[in-house]
Amino acid sequence: MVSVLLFPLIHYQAKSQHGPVQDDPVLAPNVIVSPVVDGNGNDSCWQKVSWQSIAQVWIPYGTRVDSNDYSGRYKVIWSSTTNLLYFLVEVTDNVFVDGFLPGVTADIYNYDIVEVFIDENKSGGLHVFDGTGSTGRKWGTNAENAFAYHIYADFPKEGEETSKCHVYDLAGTSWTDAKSMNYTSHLPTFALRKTGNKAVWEFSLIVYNDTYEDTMAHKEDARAHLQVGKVMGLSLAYCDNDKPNVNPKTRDRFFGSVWVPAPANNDHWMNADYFGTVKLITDIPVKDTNYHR
Ligand SMILES: [Ca+2]
Ligand SMILES: [Ca+2]
Ligand SMILES: [Ca+2]
Ligand SMILES: [Ca+2]
Repeated sequence: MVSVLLFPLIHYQAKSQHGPVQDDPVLAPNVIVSPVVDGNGNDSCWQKVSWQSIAQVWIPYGTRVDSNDYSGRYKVIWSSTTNLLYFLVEVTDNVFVDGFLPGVTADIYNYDIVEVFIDENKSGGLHVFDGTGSTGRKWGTNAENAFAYHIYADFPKEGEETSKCHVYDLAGTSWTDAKSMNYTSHLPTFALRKTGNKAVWEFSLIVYNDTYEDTMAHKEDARAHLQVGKVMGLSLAYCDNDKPNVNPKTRDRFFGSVWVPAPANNDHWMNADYFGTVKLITDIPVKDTNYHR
């Protein structure tokens, strides 16, 4: 009786997800020694953490992609010493497209970029504008209810790394007042390294709560205190453009780390309801039965 009931449920999930999703929750361990942020995941702390897939095709929704065209995954850890999250993102992409210039070229998401979506108190909800009235109902009453970090960097030469990036998210009070906020300072350290068709982003991230305002004199006042047991909304995504000679640049595909329903396939930038979950833990998770200390 149990197996009869379970089978349709499992079958439905496999069909609806089209590939792996990140763990629920993703367990991020505290690390004693923070990684060297150099675009190389050979630090000992990374060796002990599981990869999380960025394998859901959000645009075009539910389609399949060849692994030569794109495959992506990430790891996340935190440090009680530095009060920072650290990310390692590894993407295989057949063609890397850069050339983004803020305010000059096409919007940032039309280039090969990594996106980090974070909702410090896992409240969910809209996070586009500090809106009032009908704008508030449609686009949110607090733009910093969650952050959608669009992380761009020019690709370095083969085998080299760059530490220069641009990080943006939308804010303001309405579409007539929309601002592309420069949040590059929220990533205190950053490195992107390219080797063949593989690119590795390694960076740290300050976690701000929803009282953050870019105009505030002491941004530390809005900084979250990371601690064991803390649960936050978190998803990662990758924008894939494979047409470097087509202008203006246009995103070909959009991949995410969590499953989202079709009507919400491109909602993360404005709504935190479908963000995945990260939980900060004290130690390294032991998932592999062959794991030995
Ligand atoms: Ca490293
Ligand atoms: Ca591609
Ligand atoms: Ca929130
Ligand atoms: Ca690409």
